[in-house]
Amino acid sequence: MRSVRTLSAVDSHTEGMPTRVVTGGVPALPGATMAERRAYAVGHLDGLRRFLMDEPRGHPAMSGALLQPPIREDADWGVVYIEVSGFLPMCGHGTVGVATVLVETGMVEVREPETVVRLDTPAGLVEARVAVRDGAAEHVTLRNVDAFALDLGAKVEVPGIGEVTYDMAYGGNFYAIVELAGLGLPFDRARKDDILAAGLAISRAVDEQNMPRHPADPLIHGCKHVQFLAPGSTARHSRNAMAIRPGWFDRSPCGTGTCARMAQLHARGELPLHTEFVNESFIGTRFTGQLLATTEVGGLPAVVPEFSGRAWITGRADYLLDPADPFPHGFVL
Ligand code: PYC
Repeated sequence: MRSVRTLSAVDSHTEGMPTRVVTGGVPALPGATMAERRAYAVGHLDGLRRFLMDEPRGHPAMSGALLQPPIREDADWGVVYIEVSGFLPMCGHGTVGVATVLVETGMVEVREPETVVRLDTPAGLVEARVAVRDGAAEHVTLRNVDAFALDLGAKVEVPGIGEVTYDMAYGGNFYAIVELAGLGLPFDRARKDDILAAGLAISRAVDEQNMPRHPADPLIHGCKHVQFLAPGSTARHSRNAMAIRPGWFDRSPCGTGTCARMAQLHARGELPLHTEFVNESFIGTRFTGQLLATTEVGGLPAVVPEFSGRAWITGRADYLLDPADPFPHGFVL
């Protein structure tokens, strides 16, 4: 067995969505903050990201996290999120996966019934409270970065569709939140190709016509995620199809998307603080969330969100690169 690169990982899934947690083989990246490490990774580690996420080691809806020593003194670990879509500022399902892996592999000091793991992410510090019984991580409650609504009732002209009305909200990534019924499409996995095509067209049009920018962090901008709301979705229980560039659906309810949705509902006066909100994925799995407090981000009204979900470890592997492999950076079909 020959290899010129070896990366160790613990694979997991969070409510159906994979997180490949890279535990070995990636050194501490240069940068004075985790946001700078992410920027370094964008410039220098895209081949490594594709090696781990794209085929043949990954697949078109693959997601993961590079564990890093933290930079902030109040954090236990640092994380750089990787995905088929690129390097995210924050990933909710991925963080639930990371916290589960850290606990179940003993990479943090484990306490029962609850282990608190503080993670230094490119979007800021997040805190995962892991419910642990007999060494097993049963569920994770994540206090996420501050979330806010950027634009309510915005309009975008989408080629092939026409004018689409959306709300733009941030929960660690930007989300265009759109009523699916307004496009004449059913919330039906049999129509997933049509829903995905619409989502990709909307996200591209939003970025061309009204690109969202984080008011306090110039490194965070752009909208790769369209959160289509199923008919009957309410401010207490929503179902979503989360279409993501370059062309896949989140299998989980989407953690940062759940936080963005709660911020949008709060901005619309529909979700008070300390009120349970259930978000359901395209495959029927659930996150439960609530808003803990109001705050402000770059002069905008914002909220402090948390959500809970579960993850399970699915495997452990060393990913190798044979020097004769014709696809050293993987491939996309
Ligand atoms: O859970 O935040 C999330 C997420 C982002 C992209 C896919 N999942």
